[in-house]
Amino acid sequence: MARSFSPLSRYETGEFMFKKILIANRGEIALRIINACKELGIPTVGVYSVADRESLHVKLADECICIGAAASSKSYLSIPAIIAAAEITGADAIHPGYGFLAENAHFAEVCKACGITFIGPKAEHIRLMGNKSRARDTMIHKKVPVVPGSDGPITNEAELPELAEGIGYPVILKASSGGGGKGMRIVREKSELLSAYNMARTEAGAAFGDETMYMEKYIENPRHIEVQIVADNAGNTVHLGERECSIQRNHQKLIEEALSSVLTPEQRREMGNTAKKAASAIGYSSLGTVEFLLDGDGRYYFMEMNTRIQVEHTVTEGVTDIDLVKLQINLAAEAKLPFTQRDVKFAGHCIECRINAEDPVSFMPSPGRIEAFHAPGGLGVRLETAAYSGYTVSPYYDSMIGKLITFGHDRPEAIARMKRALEMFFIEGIKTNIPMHLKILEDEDFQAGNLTTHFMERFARK
Ligand code: MV4
Repeated sequence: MARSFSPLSRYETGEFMFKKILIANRGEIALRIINACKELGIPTVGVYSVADRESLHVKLADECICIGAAASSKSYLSIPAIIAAAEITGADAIHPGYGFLAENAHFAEVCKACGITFIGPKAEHIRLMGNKSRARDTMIHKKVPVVPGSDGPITNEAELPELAEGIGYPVILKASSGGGGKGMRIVREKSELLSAYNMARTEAGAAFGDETMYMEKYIENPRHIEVQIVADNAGNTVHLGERECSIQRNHQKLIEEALSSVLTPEQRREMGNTAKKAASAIGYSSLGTVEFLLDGDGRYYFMEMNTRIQVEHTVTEGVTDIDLVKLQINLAAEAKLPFTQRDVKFAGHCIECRINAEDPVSFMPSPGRIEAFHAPGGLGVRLETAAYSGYTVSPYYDSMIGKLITFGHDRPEAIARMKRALEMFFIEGIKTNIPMHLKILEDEDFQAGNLTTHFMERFARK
């Protein structure tokens, strides 16, 4: 969309800057980071598994090193392979992207011990926020609103009924080391409590090696709204507004928007200030996302904090005109925030559709060779992808092959642009969820902005 000149989009490097950045990731986010580095004038090192020899990040990085076998555990998750690649190439910083090692506190510590800057927050903050129960207790202590629930982890299963009675049914049992829905059980009555607890515990133990559980009041039909915060190491914290992320399936987001169409400017300011308080209370620096649940009565509660750049950062970039990856790199290089809260202005509306290589009916992954590929474009359209005609989508990694982002002066214009952009997006040879996105855009509730985390379940039944 048309914009007046913004100095924020022209983020320059600080006095101290990295000599070379290694990108410990693949796919569209690797390209996104390469783009930021090119604009900052910083050389890049790409790392790749044997399955990614033909990937675009290998061609676009200044140097490349193969770090192992196709399985992530033997390549993109291999700390020794990645540190060795940084040593060999002389990279003085590592950008982890999202997923893989992005929220691995041990990896951040190893980087530091090797004299390499981890482009992200301090290891202690990754670790704190990775423990959902400790994060919750910290937020209670700092007077950030949380859902009513247990004080710390559940220590004795005999206390379960009394705890649930006190909170009031329905309740939700959550794994301390969880996230993404694993090790979680909704309990609607006392008779289900003990078996739900034991099942969730077993699941959590197997998935995270930690059976610690805590309990919360279950919020029915909430919206998932998250606030982007940015913080430097001089104690300045600014929020960049919220993202509406309710449209998800099996805890995988499908569509995100900025800003949310339900928050008033006052609610935005309040939620933004709460997110800033959550971050500054622990001395956080770097980018971060504070996730909230918003209930039907307009009350909001802290859920968790993500300590990485997120997939959906693009919609915040769209409405603020701030390059979050360049900012993240500068913050890791100890730059001060180049703007204050008052400088942050929101303009227009931005929507992202995640394009997955999957069967639109069964939602099963659909890897394979892309025989033909035509990218949409035009005013107000941004495509983030590493796919191209002739590229083979690997079964080894996530099925997300791109993100289609549209801007408009308002939500209806962003939706109209998304519709026509999806219609001109041709991907042949594999199945994608483009038809599903087109159907969602036609949905009355979607168009009206009636979104909750249960949107997709209801949509499937329509
Ligand atoms: C909740 C909740 C309702 N009440 N907690 C899902 C994953 C994890 N981040 C926490 N989740 C939830 N926690 C209380 N007290 C509903 C969910 C939830 C959800 C949250 C955000 C986005 C999508 C979701 C889908 C189902 C359940």
